[in-house]
Amino acid sequence: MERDDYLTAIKPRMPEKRFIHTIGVMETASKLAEKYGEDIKSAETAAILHDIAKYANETWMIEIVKEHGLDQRLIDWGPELLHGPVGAWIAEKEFNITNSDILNSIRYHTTGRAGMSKLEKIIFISDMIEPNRNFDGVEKLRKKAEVDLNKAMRACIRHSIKFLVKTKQKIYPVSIECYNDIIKIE
Ligand code: DGI
Ligand code: FE
Ligand code: FE
Repeated sequence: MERDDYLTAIKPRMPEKRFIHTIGVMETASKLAEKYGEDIKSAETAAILHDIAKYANETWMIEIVKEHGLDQRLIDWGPELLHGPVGAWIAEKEFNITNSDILNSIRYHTTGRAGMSKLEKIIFISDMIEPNRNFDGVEKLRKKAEVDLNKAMRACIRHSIKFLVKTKQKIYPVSIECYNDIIKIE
C-alpha cells in the first residue's frame, strides 16, 4: 500500500482531531527521517498507523493481549498503554506490515523501550512534538530534535516521566527501562 491508501484507510477510524494529529506526526517523522538518514517511507507508514488502535474497544484490546501473548502487565494500565502494542498487532494482521522496525515503532510509541532503533526514536519524538502539540516545553523539544536525535529522545522521555510523576500516575516498567538506557548518553 502507498501513503495515500493508508491515510484513506485510517481516516474513518478516528475523529478528525486525531487524524490531524496523525498527519502532523507523519510530516514531522518524514522530516526527521530525511535529516537523520532513515527511510522516509517507513517513517511515514509507522506514523500513519501509530494511533490506529487509539479508539479500539478496551475489552477487545485485552482479548488481543491475552490471546496473542502480548505483555499481560499492559492490562493493568488501561487503553492509553494498550493502544501501541495492539496497534502494532492491527498493522501486522490487517495492514500486512511485515517490517519489524515499523511494527516496533508503533508498539513502543507511547512508552519507548531500552535499545530503541532510529525509526522508533523518530516516531516517539514526532508523536510528542508534531505541530499540533501545545504544552509547556514543547518548543525546547522541537529545537533539540533539529540538532541531535538521541538528546531529543532523552529530553522527551524525561518530559513524559516527569509528567507522570507530577500527575501521580504509575509508570510502566518499560518506560523506566527506556529512561535508564537513554540517560547514559553524553
Ligand atoms: O496517543 P497519543 O495521545 O498521541 O500519545 P501517546 O501514545 O504518547 O500517549 C498516550 C498517553 O499515555 C499519554 O496521556 C501519557 C500516557 N502514558 C505514557 N506512558 C505512561 C502513560 N501512562 C501511564 N500511566 N504510565 C506510563 O508509563
Ligand atoms: Fe498514541
Ligand atoms: Fe499519537
